[in-house]
Amino acid sequence: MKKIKFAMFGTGFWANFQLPGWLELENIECVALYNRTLSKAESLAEKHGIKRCYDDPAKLLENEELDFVDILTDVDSHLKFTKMAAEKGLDVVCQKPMTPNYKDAKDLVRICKENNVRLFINENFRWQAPIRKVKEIVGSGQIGDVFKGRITFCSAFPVFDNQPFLAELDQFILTDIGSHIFDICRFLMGDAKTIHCEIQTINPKIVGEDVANALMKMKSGAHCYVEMSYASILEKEAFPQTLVLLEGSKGSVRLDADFVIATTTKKGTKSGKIDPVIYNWLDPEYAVVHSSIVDAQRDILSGLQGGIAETTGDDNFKTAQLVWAAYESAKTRRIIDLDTF
Ligand code: 89Y
Repeated sequence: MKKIKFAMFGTGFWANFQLPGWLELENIECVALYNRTLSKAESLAEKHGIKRCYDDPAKLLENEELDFVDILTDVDSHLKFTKMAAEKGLDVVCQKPMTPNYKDAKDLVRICKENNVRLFINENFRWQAPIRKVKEIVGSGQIGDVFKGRITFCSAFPVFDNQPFLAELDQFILTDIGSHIFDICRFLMGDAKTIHCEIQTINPKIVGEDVANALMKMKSGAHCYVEMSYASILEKEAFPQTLVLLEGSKGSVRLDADFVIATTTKKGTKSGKIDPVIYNWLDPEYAVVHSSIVDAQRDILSGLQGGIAETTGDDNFKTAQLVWAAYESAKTRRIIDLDTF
């Protein structure tokens, strides 16, 4: 099979994990890195044996023979770099959140379509091993038809230490974690029909909101309550785990802290534990997330090779739509209908 060649745009925090994540896969080669501060690209390149680095994105696109670009620069530049790559006929893999606003998300998807290139969003939370297991349990029919879900991501982990720019965002938790958690909701419960959301800012040192609570009515008729917070000082700090409770007509499934999954029916409860694969390059504090990068990127690679992938631009646009509809709901104090948003 032909080796797929790509360049990575952006060598910040997540590049340290996404690059080795790609390198775990067969038939793929990273040929160049771009970063506006060249020295940062060079130190990542040296670590992983990448031959060329650039601080001029146009020059990189001119000089290198590529099949796709993986864009993980600041969110404000996703659209600009997507346009540059798409106009050269290159497929695009873009970091979540797609864009800093709803209009740009529509443009990002449209530009890729107009240039006839594939677009994938590097969304990995739905690829976490325990989340896949929950989906498998629901799919097996053991808990019957799901009528209610609670998806929780509440923590006091100091995220701003590793990613200081998050503290400066006008819109923080819904774009940063909401993009992942709404995607998990869609993955487990299908698409949403309506959303109502309330937000708060608790940490006085940050600009955006750090608490968001949303209630969705899913197209299936099920209700989904989503809690997100980076201000929650809890007995059990579970960062970066997403906790899940799904209730169905025949039982329930609960994903608890430390990857314990309990399935309950009228016959009783069965429990098990699903640990993530531990790679030597991952940061143990982010283990379950970093590990899922490999599975997410394996799926995207199959999409780039012409197969079917889950996190396409069109699919992830529905997740982005939930993020922007949640802000609209919080601002207007209204329930937002996704079909007309
Ligand atoms: O940026 C975020 C992400 O994608 O996963 C966790 C995180 O690093 C902080 O919320």
